[in-house]
Amino acid sequence: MTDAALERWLGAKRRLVERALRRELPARRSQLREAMRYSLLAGGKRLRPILALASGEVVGAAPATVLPFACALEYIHTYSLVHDDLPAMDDDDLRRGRPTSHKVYGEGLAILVGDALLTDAFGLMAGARGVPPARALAAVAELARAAGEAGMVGGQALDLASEGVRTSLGQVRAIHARKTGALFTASVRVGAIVGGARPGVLRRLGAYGEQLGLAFQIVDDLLDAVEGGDGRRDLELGKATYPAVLGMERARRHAARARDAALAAVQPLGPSADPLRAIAAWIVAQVGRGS
Ligand code: GRG
Repeated sequence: MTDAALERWLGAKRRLVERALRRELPARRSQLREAMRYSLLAGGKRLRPILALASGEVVGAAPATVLPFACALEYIHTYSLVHDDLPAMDDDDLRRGRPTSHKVYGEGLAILVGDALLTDAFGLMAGARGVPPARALAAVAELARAAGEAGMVGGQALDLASEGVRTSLGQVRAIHARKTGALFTASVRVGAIVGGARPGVLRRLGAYGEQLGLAFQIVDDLLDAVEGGDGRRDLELGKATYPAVLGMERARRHAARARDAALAAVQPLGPSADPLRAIAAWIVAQVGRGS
């Protein structure tokens, strides 16, 4: 798949996700609803829902059946960003190019925005139509595990505890596998679960998601270190990052290795996995382009 073909494919999927998010969360005269829409509809790459749609395609799932789960992934991701930006966590003023939720609406409402998005994500999945109940339930369990203590929230707790503490490569890996990797893996697996993937295919897609999550995190750290974005903040907080423990050059090699492992995992899956392959290559190419 060429870069231009991937851009077109991503654009089409992004439009599908944007339309579904707006349909799920129409404007209403309520400050909470306005604040939820402010963060949810603020742009963003929509990578996690797109990954769910892409893996759904591999197993022949109709996009409409995957969409509620894809939207739930973006709800949960957005909640994590809103809470992560709070003064008690990373204390950030900008997100997706705009003032953060608590800067605009105050801390109390920003906490509630996260609470509502997380809760409504599960409502969305529970209301999904056209998916056999056993598959829907398995997808819900998958996302709960990835977002909760065993996954993202647990990773965030480890990350908080690591501030200002010397961390080994193993510890950095463990933090990020839960904090960002778990939701990536779940994104890919959920699309496949909804589509009724056979266990072997699900395992391959899960392995792809894990390696992609790892590559994504290393690339994000590298870009921050180069561009002085969140990375400068991470440095101020003494956060555990890949360039901090590996140095830039080795971190780049680790990202490339994770991409290759992601590609190897989906190698036998045929042309329907081309978008997944192109996404893995594209994520790691960002470091080379410095953007
Ligand atoms: C507060 C429970 C809780 C969890 C927070 C994911 C997370 C855990 C915090 C986000 C902080 C952060 C910058 C993590 C690195 C991963 C990352 C770059 C997330 C942003 O994801 P993108 O690039 O963002 O997909 P967009 O805006 O495109 O959706």
